[in-house]
Amino acid sequence: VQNNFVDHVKIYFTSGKGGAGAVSWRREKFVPNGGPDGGDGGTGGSIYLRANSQLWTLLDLRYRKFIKAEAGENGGKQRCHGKNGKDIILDVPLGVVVHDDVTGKLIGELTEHGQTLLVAQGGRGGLGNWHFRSSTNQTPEHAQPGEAYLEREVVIELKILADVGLVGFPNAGKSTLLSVLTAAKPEIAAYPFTTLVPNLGIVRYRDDGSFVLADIPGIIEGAAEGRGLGLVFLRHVERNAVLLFLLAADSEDIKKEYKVLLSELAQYAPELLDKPRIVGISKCDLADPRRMASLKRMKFDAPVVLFSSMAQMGLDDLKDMLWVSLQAANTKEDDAYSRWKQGTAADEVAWRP
Ligand SMILES: Nc1nc2c(ncn2[C@@H]2O[C@H](COP(=O)(O)OP(=O)(O)OP(=O)(O)O)[C@@H](O)[C@H]2O)c(=O)[nH]1
Ligand SMILES: [Mg+2]
Repeated sequence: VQNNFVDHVKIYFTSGKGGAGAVSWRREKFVPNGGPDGGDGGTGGSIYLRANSQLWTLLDLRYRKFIKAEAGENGGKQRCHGKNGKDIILDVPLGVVVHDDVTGKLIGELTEHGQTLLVAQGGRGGLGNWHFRSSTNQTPEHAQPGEAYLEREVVIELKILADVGLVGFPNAGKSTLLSVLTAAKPEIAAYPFTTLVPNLGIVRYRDDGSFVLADIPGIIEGAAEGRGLGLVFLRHVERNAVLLFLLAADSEDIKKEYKVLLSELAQYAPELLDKPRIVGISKCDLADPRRMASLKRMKFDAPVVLFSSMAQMGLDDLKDMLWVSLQAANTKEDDAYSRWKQGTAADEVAWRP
């Protein structure tokens, strides 16, 4: 079931060619030398992507390698306009980023429900010979051909729009935290790589606040070079306003773990380290008072909060901290949550169907 999460597809799009303009002559009773009456060709179909807040993966596009729009029909006699080719509109989730695979150029992003993006423009229809009549040429023998279709290989990527992203080694307790702060019910287990696809949940804060928390698969040393699952999912962290690093209280070397996480993120995309981050020491119920004391003395380059999902300890402090840094990070226009929430009635979103 987890394979149903698809966040990267490559598709070969071909728009419709424009229909040709017609060359034809009026033939009516009692009108001996009827003039030109060739109609225009129809416009070829274009291909658009459209953001739909009810979708959560690119699964629907996974097996569609080639997508082709209809050509416009040729123009006809009696100035008859050729039928336009039908446009194709493909629904995709919010947070989709689209690149031309050959040039690497950004085609656009879709962040709001209903927003559309043109990926392949259909060809214009040619003008019929009727347009070319003039005082010096009453019998134009030519019409325009239709404009050519466009071919384009396009990469469509999904980058989750969540306010806070959880970053941590496998088993750090990321999914457990999501399960206690939100209504989401991710899989939790005592072995690494339990989470294979991202999970989202909405954290309620005080009476009227809320933010989206994203649990992504664990990151290990070498993730940026493709070890584990990390690399595939690091792209989802790019859109988070705040990163919450989880380090387990019972880990052998907390500082080293933190360094590894930072360096994997930096290798993937150095800008990730410019995002506000918070260090969360998880599983503090496992630490005895001496260990707690030493954890409290540890210095990090970011605010630290000690908590335990299991013992429900420190969770309010954690939420306060996240809230404060989100307020600082989010300008009104760039509020990932409001973009994400648009048109979404469901409270929680499961990535797994
Ligand atoms: N004692 C204790 N155990 C915890 C706590 N939080 C999580 N665990 C346990 O740690 C193990 C891993 O928890 P997960 O939430 O699945 O860890 P994860 O970070 O999502 O792991 P991956 O999905 O593999 O990356 C599970 O056995 C949890 O029960 C905690 O606060 N205290
Ligand atoms: Mg997990």
